[in-house]
Amino acid sequence: MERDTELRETSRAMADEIFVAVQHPTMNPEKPKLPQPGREPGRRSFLKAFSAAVGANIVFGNLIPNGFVPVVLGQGAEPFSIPGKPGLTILNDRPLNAETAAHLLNDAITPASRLFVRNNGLPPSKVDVDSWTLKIGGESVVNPKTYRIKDLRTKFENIDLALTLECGGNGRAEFYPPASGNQWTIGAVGCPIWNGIRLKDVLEDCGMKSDAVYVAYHAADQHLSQDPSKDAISRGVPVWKAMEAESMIAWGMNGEPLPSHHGYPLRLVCGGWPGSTSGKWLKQIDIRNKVHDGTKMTGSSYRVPKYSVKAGATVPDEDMEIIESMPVKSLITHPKSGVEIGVNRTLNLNGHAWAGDLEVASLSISKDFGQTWIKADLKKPVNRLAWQQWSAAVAFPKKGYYEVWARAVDSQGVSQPMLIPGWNPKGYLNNSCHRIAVYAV
Ligand SMILES: Nc1nc2c(c(=O)[nH]1)N[C@H]1C(S)=C(S)[C@@H](COP(=O)(O)O)O[C@H]1N2
Ligand SMILES: [Mo]
Repeated sequence: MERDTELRETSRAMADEIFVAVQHPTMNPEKPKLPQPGREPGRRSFLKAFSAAVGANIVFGNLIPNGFVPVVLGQGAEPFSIPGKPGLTILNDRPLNAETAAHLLNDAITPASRLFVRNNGLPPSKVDVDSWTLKIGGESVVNPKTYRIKDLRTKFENIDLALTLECGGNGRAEFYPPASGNQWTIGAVGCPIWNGIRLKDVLEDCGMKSDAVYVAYHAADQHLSQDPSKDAISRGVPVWKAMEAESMIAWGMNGEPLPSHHGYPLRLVCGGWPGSTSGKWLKQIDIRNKVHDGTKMTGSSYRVPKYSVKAGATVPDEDMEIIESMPVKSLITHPKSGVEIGVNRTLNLNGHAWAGDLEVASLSISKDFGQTWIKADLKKPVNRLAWQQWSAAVAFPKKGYYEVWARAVDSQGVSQPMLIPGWNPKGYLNNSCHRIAVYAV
């Protein structure tokens, strides 16, 4: 059944207004005609407006938590295409940044064509794989060495691991006041199979002094200013994370050479940590005797306040701490939001869940705005730090609009929040639950 586009557009415009009124009651004082939270006519008129806007009766509408707007209203137009990445949504073209819609992330192993791209600078334009070298240095290396890719391939055990890569800023678009940076919604995440070697084996081959604390990277991409003395980005991880069996130096993705967007010919992959620790176009690794102080390690970059702060607060740099493991999170990758299903027919749902350094212990689904939950079937990861697949089946009792929500809990009992988590100046770590719209017809 085709829904009337015009109606949808009007609905969206209306929804935007409602959204502004609900989420930010003080932001739009010149629009008094909209219902205001906490004031008559109140809830009932919200529901009416929401039902009109979604184009159906919201069956569990009395259960919508205060401040929630039906998820279907926030959904924009179809993403447009970039070469080699059909369907990805471009957020910025210099530097190139593109994310993937949830329903395009349905594969257990993310194909290269569907992996988000996050560039801080300008990728190297000419790469010669045969002459490419990786240098290991830093204050705390015993024997500095330089390897060609051929040496790495032959000298160290080759491994293949599925590792979840998620940008620290994934979900940023939902923070209010908005944080500057790419307005990622939910698609800056993926889990390809990486082909390469253990970072640990290379570090051990060079030897680490006892004062080593951090392992940092330098890369071949250019700073946006094209000033050769500046790195586009140069981050790292503590020695303990670098020495884990899953921290990799990779030359391949899903059995193919790394695509140029993803760091050809060599990159780091630190699964479960902010994607920014997984340096692309890798040229140098430094074993540091202090916390690395490269580009985007300091200030507020990839850092969050040490304590919770009011939305919009100014936080002094010394009160910010480096993000390490990413929080528990999940996606509903099938069906696509907005799906129609017959009343009482079974709708099969599936998706992924991941939890930084931890495993996901359970995933639950709600179709009534969080009042009741059912446990989904959740698989073990194919290897440590790979996302996990879940599936569930639900039916809808009456005609109308529903939402399906998915909520994962990690192995330490920590759950995804329903609402957006603590505001932070750069808009990192939004792991609130993914919601899709379902119409029972
Ligand atoms: N050299 C280099 N490495 C980099 C980046 C970059 O801009 N330059 N971006 C980082 C960030 S912020 C993320 S989220 C991941 C994204 O990896 P992808 O583009 O392969 O998905 O790469 C990281 N490694
Ligand atoms: Mo990132």
